[in-house]
Amino acid sequence: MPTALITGITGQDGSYLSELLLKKGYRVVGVARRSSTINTERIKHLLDDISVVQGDLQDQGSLLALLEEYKPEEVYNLAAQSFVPTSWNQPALTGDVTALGVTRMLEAIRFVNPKIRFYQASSSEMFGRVQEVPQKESTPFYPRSPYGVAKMYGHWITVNYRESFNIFATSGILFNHESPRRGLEFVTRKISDGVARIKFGLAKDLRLGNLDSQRDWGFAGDYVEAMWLMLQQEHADNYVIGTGETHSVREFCEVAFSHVGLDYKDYVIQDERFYRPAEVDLLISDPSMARASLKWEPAVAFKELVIMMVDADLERLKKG
Ligand code: NAP
Ligand code: F7E
Repeated sequence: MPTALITGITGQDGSYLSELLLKKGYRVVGVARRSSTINTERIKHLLDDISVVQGDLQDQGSLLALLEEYKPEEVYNLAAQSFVPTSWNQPALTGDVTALGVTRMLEAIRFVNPKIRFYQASSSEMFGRVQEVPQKESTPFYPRSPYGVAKMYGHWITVNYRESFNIFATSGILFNHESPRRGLEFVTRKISDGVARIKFGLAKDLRLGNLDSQRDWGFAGDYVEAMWLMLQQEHADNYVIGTGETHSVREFCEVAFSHVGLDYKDYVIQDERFYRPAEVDLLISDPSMARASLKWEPAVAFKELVIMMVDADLERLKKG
């Protein structure tokens, strides 16, 4: 039975990737940092089947010890300070976790077992002020936030450990992917939760920032399959993963509100508090390389995704 070690196990992608790897017969070891309250909500249905162990990307020793103890064949580095607005408030912490944390994990691999296959969770935020439309593996980066800058470092250090030490180090450049398990602060979940609250009379309006920014949104459950496929290839590489479609925040609102028979214009208020010091206006992927070499295709389309998220929040609030 192969062993996979996943950092960021308590996050959105950690939960979907664990489900996938368990189905494929892996022993799953998930790394979580210590917290004073339980934050295993997204993986509570998996706790009997996976091992959750303590470790932190800010602590080199903890990563070395985990690789020594659990001897994984594959490491998926999903942990990060992943919320773009927070990266302006805590830029140094974002750099330490999201950028240098990657080096710490790669160093642990280099010292403990350089044969480990490594996946780095890179991001379309690296394209930032886009230099080409659509964006593919060769598109130059122009990050627009401390988060994007940190991810760019993580990407290039991954490429460098591949080229310098012959480590199987792969960088998945994933465009936005969402689900009912998405954090409530990200715009898609903020909208699906807001719609459900308004529908049940628990809120009167929904305050958002820039409605015109456009994203290539897919379903997280589809994207973790791409991560696994990347580590099953003969050689490590960089892969863009996305749907190849883009939609505005406004369109997301339209579909989400109309699903419950409401017009978003009656409820959405634009609020300057949610604007960013620098915006990424337009992201759209060209996932041809993943399609050709990984044989990967996303299964869930935009409208289905919006409806899935709104329905899940309606259900959650109904139960609650
Ligand atoms: P997420 O829900 O925000 O999860 C982030 C995870 O990282 C959480 O488990 C968090 O633990 C953990 N973490 C934070 N700081 C840590 C530290 N110092 N040491 C160890 N763990 C730490 O993110 P996600 O949406 O699942 O995304 C997974 C990865 O893909 C992230 O690296 C993200 O930047 C990247 N990415 C995401 C997208 C997307 O659209 N979702 C697209 C491209 C790339 P706590 O629960 O303790 O906070
Ligand atoms: O913003 C606009 C906002 O915070 C999307 C992370 O997973 O994907 C994510 O980063 C867009 C932006 O995601 C609100 O200005 C409008 O243009 O949902 P988001 P993100 O910044 O694209 C990438 C690929 C990652 O790697 C990241 O880790 O929506 N927007 N109004 C808003 N955004 C938020 N959060 N809240 C608003 O009220």
